[in-house]
Amino acid sequence: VDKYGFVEFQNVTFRYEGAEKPVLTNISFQAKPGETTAVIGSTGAGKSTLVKLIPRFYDVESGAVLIDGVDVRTMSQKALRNKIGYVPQKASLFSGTIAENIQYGKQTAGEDEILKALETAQAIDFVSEKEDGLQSNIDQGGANLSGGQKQRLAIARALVRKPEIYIFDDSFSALDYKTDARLRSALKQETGNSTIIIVAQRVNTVIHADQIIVLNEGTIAGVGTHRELLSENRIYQEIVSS
Ligand code: DUT
Repeated sequence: VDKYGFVEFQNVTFRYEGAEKPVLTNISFQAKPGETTAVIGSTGAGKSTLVKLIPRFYDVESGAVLIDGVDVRTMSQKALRNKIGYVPQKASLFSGTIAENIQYGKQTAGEDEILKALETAQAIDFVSEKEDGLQSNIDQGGANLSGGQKQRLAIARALVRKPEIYIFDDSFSALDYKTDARLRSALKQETGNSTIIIVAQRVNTVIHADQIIVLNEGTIAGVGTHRELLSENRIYQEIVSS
């Protein structure tokens, strides 16, 4: 089987405009199709910034971000959007039905696809409990939903697109542990050969990742599995015990 969505950072340094020093320095790693790569680190470490370089919300100062060997700076916004399902820290839901909000990911998604995405995103229960189901209205910004419900709808919106690369920027933070675990296990089953990149604050979310990147003050402090990092990485040990 051909696998697409191989992400590679080569010596990436990035600085916000006008900032004195870079927020990311010399970042190199690979995220492979069919695998989950997790990025963990304390607040302000640069995790969100790092994943935002993939869809080119910002461009690197030096080094390169590649997808399947191609520098993202040579790819069109449309091509990037087709390849990447990016779920932001704060879901941006609009005033409209649940179905419309999910179809924002893919205009042509039919009811079956929407329901399947909601199921994988562990959102089917709270949606079916609503009197109007998929046709229930969401207030602007999702004001009539809980934080965890909003996150799950944003995840479903990415799922209907079946992208090669999923980026979950702290998208599980408002979920309870059980839902978080169920969702990750469903994702693994349903996303097949896609590349999954998860930014997380808590160890529980990253524990089963194929690879965990420990980010500390804009540099990589370690890469490995939970078990490997636990036995040898001081910063990871601190995160685990905090
Ligand atoms: N930063 C900016 N401008 C921005 C966004 C962030 O200067 O538009 C700074 C804040 C911080 C650093 O970049 O010092 C890294 O921020 P980022 O949000 O990438 O860190 P994080 O690891 O994702 O933090 P958190 O877990 O709190 O979301």
